[in-house]
Amino acid sequence: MATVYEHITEARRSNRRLFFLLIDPDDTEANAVRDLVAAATENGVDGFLVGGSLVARENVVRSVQLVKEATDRPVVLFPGAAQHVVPEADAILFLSLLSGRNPDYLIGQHIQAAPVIRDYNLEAIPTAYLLVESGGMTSVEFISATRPLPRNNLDIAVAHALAARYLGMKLVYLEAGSGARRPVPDVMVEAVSQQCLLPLIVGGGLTSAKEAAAKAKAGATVIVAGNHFEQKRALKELRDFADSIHAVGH
Ligand code: 1GP
Repeated sequence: MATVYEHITEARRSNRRLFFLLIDPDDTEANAVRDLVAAATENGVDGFLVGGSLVARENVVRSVQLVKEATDRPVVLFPGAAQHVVPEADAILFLSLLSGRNPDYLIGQHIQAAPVIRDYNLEAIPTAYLLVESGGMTSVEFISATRPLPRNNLDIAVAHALAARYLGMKLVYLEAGSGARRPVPDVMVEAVSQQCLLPLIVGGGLTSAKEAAAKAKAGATVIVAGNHFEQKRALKELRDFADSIHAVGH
């Protein structure tokens, strides 16, 4: 069976785009989560991220189980800290907060997480996590005590993505932050995609299929949305997002 990373690189090679839905583990209403995941699966969502900055481990465990029960698509951990490494997921984004200069999020949490990842036999995908300034203080910025990259400086963003590649990382995640006022600019997605060549994940503050498609057109391989669907229970829009994202590159 192909790994999650092979699934993503194959999409990039064949110029296809993927739509991943972020599930917040603090969303504790089990039936609502099941309904959202089932609707997402029926409406073309390609995979699920599970995680957040400020969540309890037991909620991550329960959330992964719920999502796995409701879908046959890949379920990927998106951890905010080492204690969010839980079993049963298909893979984990092994995130290094490369936009920041806080050693705990560059390498510290990773040391605690690594033996657990080994013991659970999880597929670890080394990922450069680049937080981009989005018009307000996000949870990631506050919790990690790091500053985001300036949104109008493409050279700085490209330099971080290139450093990720030369360090051997396999994915770049351009993140505006959950519920961001402004998503990552299309021109930044384009510049990073063209110059870094690693598959790119883009998320944070996407509230319409049009915006999501714009990130896909700019070169993101995986487009992530969470807040919009969690807050609004906007199940009808799942198909619009998925179709607009999938239409790019065809
Ligand atoms: C956050 O990129 C993800 O880490 C998704 O953001 O919840 O704003 O869609 P939203």
